[in-house]
Amino acid sequence: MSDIFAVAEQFTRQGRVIDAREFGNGNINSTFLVTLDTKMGTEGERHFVLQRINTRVFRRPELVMHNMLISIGHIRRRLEAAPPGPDRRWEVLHVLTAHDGGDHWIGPDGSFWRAVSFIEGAQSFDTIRDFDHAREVGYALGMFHTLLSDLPPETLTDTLEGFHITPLYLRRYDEVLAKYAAAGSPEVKYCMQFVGKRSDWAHVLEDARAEGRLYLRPIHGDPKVNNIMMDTATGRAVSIVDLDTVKPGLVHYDIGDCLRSCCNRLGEETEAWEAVCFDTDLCRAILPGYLSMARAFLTGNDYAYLYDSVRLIAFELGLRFFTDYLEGNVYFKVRRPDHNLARALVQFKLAESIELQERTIRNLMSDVR
Ligand code: GN1
Ligand code: MG
Repeated sequence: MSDIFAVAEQFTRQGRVIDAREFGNGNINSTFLVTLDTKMGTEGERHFVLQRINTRVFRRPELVMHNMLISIGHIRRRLEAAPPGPDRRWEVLHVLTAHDGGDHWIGPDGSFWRAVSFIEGAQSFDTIRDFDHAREVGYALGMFHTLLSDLPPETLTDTLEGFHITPLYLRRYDEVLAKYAAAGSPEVKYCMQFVGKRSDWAHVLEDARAEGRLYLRPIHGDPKVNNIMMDTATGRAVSIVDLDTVKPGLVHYDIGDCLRSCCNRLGEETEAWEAVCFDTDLCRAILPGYLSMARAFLTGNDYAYLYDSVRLIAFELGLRFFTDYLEGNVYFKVRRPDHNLARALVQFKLAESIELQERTIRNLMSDVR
């Protein structure tokens, strides 16, 4: 741990690091909450968040920082020009500067570290607590998309090629499957069948993009429930964190990811995969929260693909977990060898539940429009 203290010291301007502990439950990077004995500079925090970027996943971490800084700067200017109402607090992360003046610090072993502000007086949850929480999460994503809606997507770099391009995940899956030699449990067979039956449809969003019906915008890339910070006093959404995957994409990836994450009441880490289902009542609360902001920029075609987006992102995440399981857990962090298989089953069960409720979901999507 003292090593972590030493890394944290690279980002302090005053004060001494008195604590640094693992924080959150990210699947890729390592995250620590750092505590100082005095407040830091003008920003006045006593805490900050230190992260070691997984450079096996993010091959060009300096470009991740570039996208973060561009989007943060843009959001900040928009909020200064038009602050949200007096009853709304909306916070944007700060990137802390290292002693050498950079936006990150490279350790002697080549490790890539960066630090961002900690949002005080707020917390996040791994599952949705109630309908107010659901509506606020939708609002937060709508707010984020609105704030970036006038940033030309080409100002952002593609930091993670193929991210959320389902046909590319399918291609990778086929390659990995061709080399998979084990007999395969009933669960593995269920997953293989599940993917096989949906591989033709899985091009739906990319086809719509190729045909010009959907187009690239700046997206968050990972707006799952625990990346939305809620004010501990008012219960309202105050920020969206984890800006690593901000890059050009389809807003549908974000909408689908937010809904697949929030409408699964058991959470994505549940062991009870057979009981997983998509809660349409939560979906009915999240979408109006999102649309209260996003209605201003969504097109008719955008609405037409909402249902596919939630079905697809649940399927895609299941496919990503399953491929990683077959490949020997090289991408997502795992706590046991079949962890990614269990995660895949959860997402496939969720996708199946979405399919079984297609009529209800499509109807509620057109009702809230
Ligand atoms: C990963 O590391 P984390 O938890 O922020 C993943 C997301 C998945 C998510 C599932 C870069 O995010 O795409 O939706 O796990 N991030 C990357 O929990 O692959
Ligand atoms: Mg993330």
